[in-house]
Amino acid sequence: MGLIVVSNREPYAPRKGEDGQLTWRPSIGGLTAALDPVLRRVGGTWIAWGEGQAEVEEVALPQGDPRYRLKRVQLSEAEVRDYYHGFSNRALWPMSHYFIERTKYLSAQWQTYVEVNRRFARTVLESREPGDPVWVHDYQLALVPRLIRESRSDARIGLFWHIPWPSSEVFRTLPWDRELLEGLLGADLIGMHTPEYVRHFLSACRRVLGAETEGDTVHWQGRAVRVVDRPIGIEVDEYGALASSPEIEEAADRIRRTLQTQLLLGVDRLDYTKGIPERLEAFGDFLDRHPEARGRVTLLQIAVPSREQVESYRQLRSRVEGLVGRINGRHTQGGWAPIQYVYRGMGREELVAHYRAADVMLVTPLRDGLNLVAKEFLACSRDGVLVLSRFAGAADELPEAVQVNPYNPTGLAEALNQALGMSLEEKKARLTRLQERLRGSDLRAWADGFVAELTGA
Ligand code: ADQ
Repeated sequence: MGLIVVSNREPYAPRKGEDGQLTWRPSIGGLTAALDPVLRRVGGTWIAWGEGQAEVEEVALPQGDPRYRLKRVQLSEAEVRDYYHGFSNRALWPMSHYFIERTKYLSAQWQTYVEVNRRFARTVLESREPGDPVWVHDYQLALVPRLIRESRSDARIGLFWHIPWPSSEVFRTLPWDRELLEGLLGADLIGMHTPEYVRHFLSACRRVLGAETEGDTVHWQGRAVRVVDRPIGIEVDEYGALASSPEIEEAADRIRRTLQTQLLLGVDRLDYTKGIPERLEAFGDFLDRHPEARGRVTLLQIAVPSREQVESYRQLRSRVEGLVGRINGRHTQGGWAPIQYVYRGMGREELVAHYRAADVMLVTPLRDGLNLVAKEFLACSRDGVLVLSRFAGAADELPEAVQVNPYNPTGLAEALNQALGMSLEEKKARLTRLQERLRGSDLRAWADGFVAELTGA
């Protein structure tokens, strides 16, 4: 038996060297980190959009020690524009994160979304051996379960929805609300990060489709679909071991020595859902209100470039850069600048060294499906404090974090003060509890558990 994983983003991206040889490098992001180890273990096929090097249709991965094959779906420029940057990122993404005013619902883009989902489904049908379970990922591919089901009524199909599922009142703004739900309900098992997302989904099925629900099950067109909350985990032990290795300890020391102040850290994709401007403003307020902190604390914001083809993401970048400039302009003195801003992706080791060096980690999204950065920080920290938005899905699982409402600048500034002033004893006590929670449901348990539930093993 092989597992079929379907996602928009491919787990490894090709890069052509000067000698013309292709090397495959792991892509940045939660999904690759989560599923590459699973496929390495169980074998099978990963189907994804082949973003660069269109001539390569199939490759055995990982390079040098292949365990599974990657099938690369080719998309034209127009398809990428309408299916990915368009419908996925300008309709479904803002809608699911409660940013209705940012949505653009365009029927031409919806049409392309349907066609591309069809292409993915066809590739699954071509690759799948009878009995192979299929695990589809995320909002770019919501119609794939139904499109597979139409020709393979007996297939085991699971889908994990990685972003929030909003209140049905918001979901109903989508002109294709019915079609989207019907697409998803082609699955046997649908996973989400929190019980609240599940509740909202069940309520949308009742309201939009008139479907019956019973406990965690939706009855629709003669089939029963289970919808469950199964928040994703991380590789807790791997992160912990890396963070306490001598090389990383040394790198973390270097970061601290260079700054010579307490370190507040933010690590995010540059996305308007992550609350970066709100965080910077709250830090500015905090410095205004606590002059004694000036020169003693630095906010290091690391932002990975993201979706730069979408106009609102370019605007966000200018806004963030403007704020960094304004706050630094106001507060910089005697060789100390309050904010350091890095605009690039980092390799895992460099990232872990920063987690290890941080006194306080600021994870303050306005809305987030789960948020892996919060968990990664906890796994790497020795005595740091996590400040966590109540609107991140991870907040449910992490009650010992200092929880904040990112829409309230005063509250956010107060939380900073609380975190920076916390006694070592309390910090350690909270961190120990949080780390225990992480260990209870790590990435492997999440992925294996989902596959086992899907296949009835
Ligand atoms: P994302 O919105 O991408 O994921 P997140 O969960 O934080 O958000 O995952 C980001 C990943 O990228 C992390 O693994 C992090 O280490 C990495 N990363 C971030 N900044 C980086 C940088 N500067 N350099 C290198 N790596 C960086 C979506 C949903 C989330 C959900 C995940 C998984 O939006 O809510 O938690 O999927 O389901």
